[in-house]
Order: sequence, then C-alpha cells, then structure tokens
Amino acid sequence: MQKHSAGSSDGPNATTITILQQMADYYGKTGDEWRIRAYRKAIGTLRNHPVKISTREEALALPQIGERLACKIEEIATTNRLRRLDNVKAEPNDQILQTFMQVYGAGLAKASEWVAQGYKTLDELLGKACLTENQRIGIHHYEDFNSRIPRAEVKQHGDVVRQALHNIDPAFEVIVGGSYRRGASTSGDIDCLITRPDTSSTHLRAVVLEQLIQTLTASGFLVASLASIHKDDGSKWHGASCLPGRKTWRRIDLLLVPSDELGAALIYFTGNDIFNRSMRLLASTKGMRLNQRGLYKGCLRGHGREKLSEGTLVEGRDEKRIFEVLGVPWRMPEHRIC
Ligand code: DCP
Ligand code: MG
Ligand code: MN
Repeated sequence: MQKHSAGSSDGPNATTITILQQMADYYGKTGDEWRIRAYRKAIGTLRNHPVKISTREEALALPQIGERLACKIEEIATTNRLRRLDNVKAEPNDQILQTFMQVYGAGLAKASEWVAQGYKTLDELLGKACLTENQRIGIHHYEDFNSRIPRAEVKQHGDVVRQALHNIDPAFEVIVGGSYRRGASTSGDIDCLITRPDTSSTHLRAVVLEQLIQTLTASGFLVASLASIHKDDGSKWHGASCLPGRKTWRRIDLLLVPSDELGAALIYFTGNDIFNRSMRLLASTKGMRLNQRGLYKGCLRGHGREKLSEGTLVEGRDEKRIFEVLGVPWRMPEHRIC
C-alpha cells in the first residue's frame, strides 16, 4: 500500500504528488536522469496548480506534462495508487524476502516480519534485529547452508557418524537417506538414519544423545546443535557438521529409527516429499494409513477426520513388503522422484 501525506501543503494534488515523488525517488536509485527530470517538472507544475487534476486530458493541458505522466496522474486520481509503483516496491522487497527465507530456522512469516521492519540485508539483521541463537547461526553460515553438498562429501559425513557409532557399539547401523539415497549428485543436507537390531527408541536415544553427539562435538565434527525433536512419530536431532581440515559447515539430520519401523522410515526419509504424499494417498484409498513408522489398516476416523483408533500395524520393518502390501511395484530409490 502506498502512504499518502494527509496534509494539504501540496494543495489539491497532494496525493498525486506524493506518489509521483516516490516514483522519482525510485528512478533516483536506478540513476535514470531523464525520468527523474520529467517527474520533477510534473511535480512542480502540480504544486502550482490550484485545482485537482483528475483526468489524462486535464493533465495534458498543463505545461511540462507528457502523455505517459498524464496517464499515471489519471490512474492515481482514480484509484489512489499507481500499479507501477507497487511493482517497483515489490521487486527489491521480493528479493530481500527470498534472501531472508533461506536463513535456517526462518520461514515465510519470520522473513516477512523482518522485511516489514525495514531490514534489507543479512548484516542489518545481525546488527539490529532481535534474533534467536539458531537464526544467528543460520545467518553466520548462510552461504554454507545454502550451498549444495557434493555427493562424495555427503558420504564422508555419513562415514564419520558410522565410525563413531561403531566405536560405541558395532551393532549400530547408519544409512544415509534423503536425496543422497535417491542417487542425487548433490544434496541440501545429510540425512542419517540411525538404527540397531531389536532396539527400542529409548536405547537409541540414550546412545545417540548422551554418547554419540558428545563424542562428535568434542572431536570438532558436530559444530552446532539446532533442534532436538522427540515425539511419538520419532526422534531427530538437527545440527551442523564440518569435516576435519575443512571450513564449510553442513546441515546434518540424525534420525533415530527403531528396527521394527525401519522400512517405513526408509520410505519416508528417502522421499522425495511428493513421492511420499502419493504413497500416503494411495494407502488411504485402500483404507490404510502410511506414516514414517509403518503401514496400518483399520484406522477409524470420525466425521471431522479425527483419529478414533490407530488401527493395526500391517508392516513397518520391511521397505519392499510395504510396497507389496500397497500393491505398488517396487521402485528403486533413484526412481522415487515425482
Ligand atoms: N520429507 C517429507 N516431507 C517434508 C520434508 C521431508 O516427506 N515436508 C521427507 C522426504 C525427504 C526427506 O524427508 O526426501 C528428507 O528431507 P530433506 O528436506 O532433507 O530433503 P531431501 O533430502 O529430499 O533433499 P535435499 O537434498 O534438499 O536435502
Ligand atoms: Mg536431505
Ligand atoms: Mn534433511
């Protein structure tokens, strides 16, 4: 929305003058001297004019106002705004919004808030905005977190996690999921599924949170802890890692998966997200429910779609078996891109 000065110091054409002035300011920034001069002249004419100018014809009849400006003056007088100005305002702000949205931990809402508060650069955010510790890390490592990780490096991070876990207990397994498992040549982050045969989530949590993370933090591999989430649908730890001798921080997710849920977790954390959505949809058309823990049948829902019963687990452990029960031909992870 464009702001208009309510005062009448510029006479009956004050609103028009304010908006034309904002356009002139914009052209001032782009260095378009010819346009700036045209706008200044038109503004001068309107300032001296004792009557409100409402139409293109009226504007054209005045000195120093050409065809294009006359049309703009009519648009402003009719609608109280100028679409061209809305556009030029949106262009740079959109770019700023895009930049801010890529800060780790900041979604659309937070990014919009920063834009509305008038911040224009990441440095301004660091210097003046009220930030959470994670947002601060996200800005300090903005380039790192927004650059793609070469496949070979994703593997190296996975190897470090696997080696450290094997030193604690050789029965642990680490599978790198996400885009890496789909065969991508670069990934946005490293998704490590951590599991162990016949092991409860309580034990997984104890080993990973109380031993693994401490060990890898002490060794300098884990460099930031960003989120630790433990809910019914699983435990995960989000952080950042850095290979020995390197400077670039990478985003890493540790996903703790009890072995009887491994198949469903593999499907979920291999993705991609659209493939997952289509699998869940397919399950629901067959009266079943698929989530990251398993495939269930007989899940009852009330009129408001609220869950009345969890249903019974059909399969959770075996990835291929879940495809079979759903009646979908097996798809290699490399082909799970919708
Ligand atoms: N996932 C999902 N729905 C979401 C987010 C994630 O189903 N809203 C699942 C599918 C993803 C997997 O989790 O493949 C891992 O999430 P990532 O955000 O790490 O996405 P990818 O690993 O697929 O891609 P990237 O290379 O960007 O990390
Ligand atoms: Mg990923
Ligand atoms: Mn991830």
